[in-house]
Amino acid sequence: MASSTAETTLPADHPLRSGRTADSALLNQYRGSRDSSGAPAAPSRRPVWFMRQAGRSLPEYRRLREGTSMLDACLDPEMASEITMQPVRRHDVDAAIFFSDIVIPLRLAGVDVEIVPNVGPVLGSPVRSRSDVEALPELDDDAFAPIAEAVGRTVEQLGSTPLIGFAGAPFTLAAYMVEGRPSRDHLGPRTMMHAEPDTWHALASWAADVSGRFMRAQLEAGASAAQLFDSWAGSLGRTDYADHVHQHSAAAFDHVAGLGAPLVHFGTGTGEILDLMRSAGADVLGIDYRIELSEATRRLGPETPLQGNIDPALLDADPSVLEDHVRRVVEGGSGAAGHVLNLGHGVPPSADPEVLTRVVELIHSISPADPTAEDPSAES
Ligand code: 1CP
Repeated sequence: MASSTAETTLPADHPLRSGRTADSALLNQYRGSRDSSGAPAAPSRRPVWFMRQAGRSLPEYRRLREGTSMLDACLDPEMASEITMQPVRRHDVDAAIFFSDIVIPLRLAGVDVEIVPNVGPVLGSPVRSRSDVEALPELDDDAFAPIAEAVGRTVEQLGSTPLIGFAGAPFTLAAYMVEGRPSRDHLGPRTMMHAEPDTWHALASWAADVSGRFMRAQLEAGASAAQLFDSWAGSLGRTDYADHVHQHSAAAFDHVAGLGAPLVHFGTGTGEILDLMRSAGADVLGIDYRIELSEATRRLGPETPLQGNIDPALLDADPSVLEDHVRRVVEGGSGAAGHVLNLGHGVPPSADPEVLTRVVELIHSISPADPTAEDPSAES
């Protein structure tokens, strides 16, 4: 059924088509819920979720994962589904993000890749030459079966709470493939795009294809939105992004365009390329903690819904410092057509889950009309 062209529509019982998630607070903000006067409409409930909300900060995750490797956990539909549900139950967040990893499509294609604890993705053989790229395996659509099964199980439990699917953007995925492991400056792929542009484009096209199809598999199986993570695109200059990367991220988004599911594009350190990231095919821009949301709106215009950008470092600060910061983020997002609260990058593994739960409560309690107003339920 799944194909790599974007002409099929979602099945009739899909949560977006059956209406189960269509009216959720998350999708309303992702779609930009302006009122008739053109001003952004005040949301009935401010939606919030956290990047990396599932995972190492949760004791129930650490217990369940014991003895199972990260990628095996991702490919066990029952386990992946349960891990996806854990933070929704615990924190009352407004969306689930599918528990998986950006390198899952590589593993499904047969590339030798592992997630090494406390390191991250490591490849058996890095992809550095034209012949390495040509030797990359084809990814069969049938390989997505465990993903579809896990997504199906998850959306059944989620009811009206939307599931967000995701994938790695071609640059971020290719960065791991060229370096063979996490790196700080991503010199390998940045050299390749200039020294061997044909090899770079072949590699980035392969990455765009597998990531685009990974997102599509999740959407077809029941996810209501998708996020493309270009976590490391901030290491690129604007010209490099425009000339060597943008078209590949656009190709990844092409796989999921026209399905009616909002598409989010997120990167870190990407303040200088937000407009290019939007024009790659995104409906919503995820903003990291380095720029103010009001500044992002100045750069993108008020019609672009935003997601972000609580600084993860402040999760460890004094509660009143954190609360002031969260209120400022809420206010900063008020000039955009829509705003979904999130962190400015992932939940740190050391984060106290109770602090995250309190942040969700605070966000849900802030008056939709006036983000600076005191929480009425906390008067004492
Ligand atoms: O043993 C473990 O628990 C491994 C830690 C871990 C987890 C929980 C990894 C290894 N991946 C994941 C899950 C994961 N990865 C999710 C789950 C859903 C959720 O948000 O709750 C998501 C969305 C990702 C996406 C991902 N993987 C990104 C993009 C998001 C981001 O944080 O920037 C990236 C860059 C990766 C690569 C990766 N996988 C794992 C690690 C530790 C890393 C980063 C390595 C590095 O620093 O370069």
